[in-house]
Amino acid sequence: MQYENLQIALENNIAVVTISREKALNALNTQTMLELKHFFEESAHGIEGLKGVVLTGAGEKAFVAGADITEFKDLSPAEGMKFAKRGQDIFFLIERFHRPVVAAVNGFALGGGCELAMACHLRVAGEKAKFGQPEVNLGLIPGYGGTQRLIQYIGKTKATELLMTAEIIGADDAYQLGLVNYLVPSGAEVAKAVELIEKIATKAPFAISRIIETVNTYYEEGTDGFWKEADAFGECCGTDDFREGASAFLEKRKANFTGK
Ligand code: CO8
Repeated sequence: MQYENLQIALENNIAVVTISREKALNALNTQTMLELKHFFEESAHGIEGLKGVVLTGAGEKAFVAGADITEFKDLSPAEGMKFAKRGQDIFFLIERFHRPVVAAVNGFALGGGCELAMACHLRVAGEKAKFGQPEVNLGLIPGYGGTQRLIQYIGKTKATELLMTAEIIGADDAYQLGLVNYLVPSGAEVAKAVELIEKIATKAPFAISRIIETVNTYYEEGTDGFWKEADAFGECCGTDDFREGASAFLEKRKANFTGK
């Protein structure tokens, strides 16, 4: 697939994916959503030795200012439901991706943009980042998982307030609330995200993939997370990397993980 709205740069086996629709503050139109789907479902799996993905927005003003409002203003109820479900499924691809995905939030992360950042495993915010779910201003509610993930990250009390008031919060508040992992000077978001991925890449890749799966299980209704953890723990015991990690510890040397 030829990407129109995603710029992908691969350096040291880390993919930096920049959403590039600067004129519309990187709003997520259908084409961009399909490109994200293609990247996480197909292209990314073809990158040998991929350590992780950084998601960011083009320009200095926005990460992503939401779903593209021009595209959904005339949706019928049935179409709206389909539209939202399609977006949720694409964001699940990100949340369930086997390598770490880090949002480098460089500006407005509103509506679908905040939801996109929340679907990533970790979030780094620059000082100028702004977060919010302003859908009620449009007579809507979030449709790409915002009502669920915002509660998961910051708790029901504050999440309900932000969802109902449409208040936009700054990076400092987002950090205080636990919505983002790191707060960095503007312009340093991608570098910090890369640093995080490099740190994770020194660990056993299979174990990291099972951390992602097991953490996600916590929020899956009807799944026993403790059982999943025991199961994944057992899987890790069957890897060469487990033997290497344990031997390296006992031999007081650095582990050399191979991903097997
Ligand atoms: N969609 C489409 N275009 C947008 C969007 C958007 N979400 N955000 C900004 N733009 C466009 C503007 O229309 C403008 O275009 P133009 O220059 O052609 O007029 C350009 O980007 C620049 O924007 P502004 O002139 O408004 O810039 P300001 O600095 O004055 O304001 C804001 C910046 C505050 C970010 C403002 O643009 C804004 O409020 N944007 C909308 C934010 C918003 O409401 N986002 C939520 C959208 S709803 C959503 O995401 C739901 C997700 C689930 C969907 C489920 C589908 C059914």
